[in-house]
Amino acid sequence: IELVSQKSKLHPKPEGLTLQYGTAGFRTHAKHLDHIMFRMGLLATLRSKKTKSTIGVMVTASHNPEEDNGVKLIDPMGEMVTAAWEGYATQLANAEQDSLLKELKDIIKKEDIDMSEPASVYVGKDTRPSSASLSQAVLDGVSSLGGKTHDYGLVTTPQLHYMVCCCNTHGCYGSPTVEGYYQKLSQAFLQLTQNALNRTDDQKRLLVDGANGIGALKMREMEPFLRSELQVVLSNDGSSGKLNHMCGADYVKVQQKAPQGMNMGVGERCCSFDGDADRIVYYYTDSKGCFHLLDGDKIATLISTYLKELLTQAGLNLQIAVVQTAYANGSSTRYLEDVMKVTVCCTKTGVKHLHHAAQEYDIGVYFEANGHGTVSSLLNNAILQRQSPGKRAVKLLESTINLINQTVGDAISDMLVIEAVLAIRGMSAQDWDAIYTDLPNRQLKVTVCADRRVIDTTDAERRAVSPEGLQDTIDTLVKKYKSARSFVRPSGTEDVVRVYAEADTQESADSLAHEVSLAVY
Ligand code: 16G
Ligand code: ZN
Repeated sequence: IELVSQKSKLHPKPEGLTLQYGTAGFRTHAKHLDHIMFRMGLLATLRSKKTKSTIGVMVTASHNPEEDNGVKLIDPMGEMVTAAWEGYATQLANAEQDSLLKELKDIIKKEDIDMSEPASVYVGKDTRPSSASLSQAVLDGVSSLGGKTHDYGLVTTPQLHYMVCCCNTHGCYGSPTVEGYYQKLSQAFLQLTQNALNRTDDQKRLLVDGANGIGALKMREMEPFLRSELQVVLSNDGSSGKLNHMCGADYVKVQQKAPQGMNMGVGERCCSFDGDADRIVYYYTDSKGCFHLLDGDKIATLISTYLKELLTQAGLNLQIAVVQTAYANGSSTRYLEDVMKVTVCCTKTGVKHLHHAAQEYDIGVYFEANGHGTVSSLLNNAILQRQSPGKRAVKLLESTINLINQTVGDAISDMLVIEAVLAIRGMSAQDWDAIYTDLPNRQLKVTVCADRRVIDTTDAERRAVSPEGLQDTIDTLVKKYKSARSFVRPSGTEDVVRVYAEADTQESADSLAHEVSLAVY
């Protein structure tokens, strides 16, 4: 621990700066983050000693601008770090230089950590210019507490989650290398596409927007493994453009338009990754030049419908549920509940909330509307083997489960699952889009003078409990429109209040969102 005090002086905290471990870790301008990285190296080492497992630290700011950076911690099974330790992360991050040791000892005492335990930390980073030195600061933190590190260098966020899970399950989940990841996924994908007959080259072709980030790099690496069963046309591959600038999943979802630099033919399937490749959205333009977005809700519908059918065919009586947030389009919820008859549940925003809710079911398909999600499943080979293993549906289920990155939302894995499902069902992007029609919607953000946290919500953020009267006002406004719904919530990543509205027409959705934002202000 004495080494910590020496080494920490090389990663000094600017006095007075305070940051919070938010929905997805620390995230801000890269110049404020060196001390945070060092300290997260320390915390990951403690977490490793405590859990007697390997812990992951990912250096990335996802879809934020290139100048930003951030860090997220990964728990033993590849899930996001548990809430109590998010609190420790904030505590450690904000300790002034001379009280760092005291705070560190406080955590060791509270968690009763045996400092003689070994520690192992996996570290990864995205392609931001600042990521190299920031990940070095994480490695410094770990080694100053005597922990062992494995630096994976440039990887996507979900690849690092996968590595951590592989390591702690002793290879049961796969082998903890980037090559092992490509092999596991491509094998499953090739097995699935064998079940799709007469695929034309057009059907095998997919336009991918790599957001000028790590996803583009990794897609290039993976392509040979897919043996032309998927022919990726990559744009925004990082060779000239700036990370997340006018491209990427967040841009496409929020702007509801195609990224720059993509040459879309009529009806051609396209998708966009975000800056660390844990999010994906699909889209196409129709013959009239209209842009159609296939977001996380459409993805959840496609995948859950497919899985439900396979379960029935395989004779497996397992419970399947779809987990959404308040942002899920009302049409998707109605379709899933009324037509597909699957259980739908709603949680607060933030993938960790969806992930935990999904684990309550045998199979939980969870997606945020913004395209972040995956499937968590209790299905394993033992269950499948009991179920006439030769059966087509059983084989398909097995390969599908292997293709899914169950630790966290993964753009590459999600993309391959979607491509396989479309291929097996012989569906085009238009067929997929036609499953249900989205209600027109609008999202706005409002900057409030007061602390945004005066807004407190309940019922998975769908209703405001404070300030008093706000919810009544929203209810009154909603009643003026047809098929309308609206809610407000304080953002977990920006100093703004977010407003969401949907209604039967775009004009109504726009006008409702506008009226509600005035009520917030
Ligand atoms: C973070 C979350 C994302 C969520 C978003 C909401 C993770 C990995 N990411 O980016 O899931 O949709 O925050 O942001 O959990 P907001 O609170 O600003 O609306
Ligand atoms: Zn991301």
